[in-house]
Amino acid sequence: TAGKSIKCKAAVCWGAGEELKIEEVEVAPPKAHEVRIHILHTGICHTDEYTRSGKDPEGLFPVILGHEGGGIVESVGEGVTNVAVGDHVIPLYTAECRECKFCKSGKTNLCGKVRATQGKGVMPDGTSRFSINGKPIHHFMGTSTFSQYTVVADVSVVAVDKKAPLEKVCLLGCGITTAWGAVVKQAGIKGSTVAVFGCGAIGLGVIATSQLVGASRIIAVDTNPGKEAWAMKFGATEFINPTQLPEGTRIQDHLVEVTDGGLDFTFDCTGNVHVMRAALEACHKGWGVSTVIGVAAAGQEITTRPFQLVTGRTWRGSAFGGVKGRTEIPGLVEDYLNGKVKIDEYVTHHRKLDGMNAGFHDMHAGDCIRCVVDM
Ligand code: NAD
Ligand code: AHE
Ligand code: ZN
Repeated sequence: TAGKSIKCKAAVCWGAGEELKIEEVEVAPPKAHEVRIHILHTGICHTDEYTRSGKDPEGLFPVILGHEGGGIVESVGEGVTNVAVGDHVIPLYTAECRECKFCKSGKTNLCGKVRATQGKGVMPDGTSRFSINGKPIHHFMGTSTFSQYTVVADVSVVAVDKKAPLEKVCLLGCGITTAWGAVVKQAGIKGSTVAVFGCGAIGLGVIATSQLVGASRIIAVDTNPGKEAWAMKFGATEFINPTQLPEGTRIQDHLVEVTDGGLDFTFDCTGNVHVMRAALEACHKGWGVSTVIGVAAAGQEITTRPFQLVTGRTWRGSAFGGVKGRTEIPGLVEDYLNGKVKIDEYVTHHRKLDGMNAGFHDMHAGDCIRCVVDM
């Protein structure tokens, strides 16, 4: 099929707030430095729902969402050397070109090579590889894993060990890697106290990784009482439901009280700007560090009294956990195969491509950590 278009099924979102429709799409062959991938499995992340719902200021429609996939390289364009036909791969929404200012800085994973076109829903040459009856459909996050075949830039894909089941390691395409990186790349968590706000896949991953690196105390915070058992299973030492606190008690005041002045490290894994503030203000004076992982809706802003920062708290954030995908994901796959990093434990739901909308509903039901869709 190299050099030819492929017709396959994909879940297409035609407009903000609309349900996805399973459509036959035409997937053009990969151009130079592009890779066409047969996607076998994909997770559904809260960020897919965020863009579907219309809260993403960068959202474009019609679009093929999905950024947590696993598949097999079907064909490659001219000049591709990092992956080959038949390789098992994970698409990367955070590219790694190893040549741009960002990649060479040694300070960030935020590669600049394809980010501008990725944000416009097109390939680096400014056009889309997806169409329906000749009408172009946007790419999403440079990955579009809700299609049986997708095309990505070569800098946006990594090959992984064929021994690893793709229906599991697809989750390294976002959630688990994001959480893992946010913790392991933050110096000083060993022996320290941590509070994690939000116990979805991201929060649970932060809890599990905090335990892995040796945090002394891990307080999980979630408004859903059903998350207590999950948090404890993943390594939390205690669980607090902010809605159960005495009338008028703010979660940050309660946490400062029960930790003798506040936490060494906190993480927002909710995307709620009020929670982000609480997480910052729950940090210990003089040294507490709060990391924003959650993605907030268009127009939302964070606030706190500057005095919180003047008195030594640090507010930071991370995307994809600060992980450089091509360099680091193969090692994470090995950690999974060696039992060092959990993945299976996050998978609570399975769906087929035609059940994609049901997968989105699973996410809202509150008892779903990750739904893996078989394409
Ligand atoms: P999720 O919906 O599965 O989990 C969110 C959790 O937060 C739920 O358990 C919910 O009950 C809890 N929650 C909601 N309101 C709360 C409140 N006021 N206080 C405490 N807990 C509350 O979502 P997820 O897939 O785990 O993703 C979490 C966030 O991380 C989302 O905003 C997502 O878009 C974002 N995300 C960011 C990155 C990144 O690279 N920065 C990567 C992946 C996901
Ligand atoms: N498009 C949104 C922001 C979305 C966002 O923050 N995306 C994260 C990944 S979330 C994965 O589930 C990210 O990596 N951002 C870095 C980047 O370059 O997009 C908006 O507000 O415009
Ligand atoms: Zn995601």
